[in-house]
Amino acid sequence: MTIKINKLLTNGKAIFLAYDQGMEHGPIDFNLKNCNPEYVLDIALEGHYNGIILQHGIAEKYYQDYYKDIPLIVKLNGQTNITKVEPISRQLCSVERAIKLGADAVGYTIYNGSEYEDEMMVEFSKIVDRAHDYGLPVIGWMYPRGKFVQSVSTEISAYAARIGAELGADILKLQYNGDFEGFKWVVKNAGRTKVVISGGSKTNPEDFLQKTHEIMNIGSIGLAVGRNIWKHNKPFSLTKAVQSIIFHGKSVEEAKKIL
Ligand code: FBP
Repeated sequence: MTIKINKLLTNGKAIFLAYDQGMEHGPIDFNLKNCNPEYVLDIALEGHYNGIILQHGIAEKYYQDYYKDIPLIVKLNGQTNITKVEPISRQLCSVERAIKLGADAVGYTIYNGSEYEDEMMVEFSKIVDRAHDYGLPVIGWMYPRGKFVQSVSTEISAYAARIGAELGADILKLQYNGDFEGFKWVVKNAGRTKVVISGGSKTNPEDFLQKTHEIMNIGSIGLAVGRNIWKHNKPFSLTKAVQSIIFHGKSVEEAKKIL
C-alpha cells in the first residue's frame, strides 16, 4: 500500500500547526482569542499550513467543510497535565474514526524512558499497521520523558528517533535541544523516516526564526509548531517569516524583515 504522504508536503518540506495543547497543558496556554479553535484554524487555512493537528473532538466540531482544504492530522492519544505521574499517553481515538473525520495522517506520542514505554510502543505499532492499510501516514511524537530520562540529551534523542523509524513511523516529531552538530546524527538515525521539529514554549520571534534556520540545516523537513504561532500577536507575519526559511531557504536576517 502506498502511503499518501505527499499531501502533507510542499517540495518535500512542511510546517504543521499544532493545536492539541488544550488537553496536554490545559487552558493555561490560551487567551480569549486562541481558545477558540476557529481562530487557530483560520491561521492554518489562510497561512497555508501543511496540516492542522487536532484531537478528535475538536476535529469533529470545527473541521467542517470550510476548513477541509487544510490537511488534517488527528492526534490519536493524549494525556493531561493534572496528574503528575509517570508519563503515559493512551490511545483515545481509533484510526477509523480519524478517517471518518477526514484525517490525512494520524499522530501518536511515545514517551521513551517512561516505565510505560512498552505499552505506548505496542499501541503505536498497532496504529501503524492499521493506518498503513489505509495508506495513511503516521507521525510519531518521540518525546524522551519519564523516570529513566534525566534530560533530553542528543544521545537519547537519537535513540528515540531510531525507535520511531524502527516502529514504522512516516514522520517523527522531535524536540530540538540546540545541539546543532549532534542533531544531524539524530536525524540520520531516522533513516527514510522524515523529521519535523516541535515548536516548544513561546519564545521571542527572532529566537524562533534562528531555531527554524538551524533545524533546516540539520536535515529536518520543517516544523510542527503551536504556541509560538497562535500565541503571537501577529501570527500571519510570523508564519510568513518562518515559511520563507523553510520553503525558500531565506536567512534569519531576511526573514526578520517580514516580521
Ligand atoms: P508547541 O509548538 O506549542 O510546543 O506544540 C508542539 C507539541 O508537540 C504539541 O503537539 C503538544 O501539545 C505539545 O507540544 C506537548 O508539549 P509538552 O512538551 O509540554 O508535552
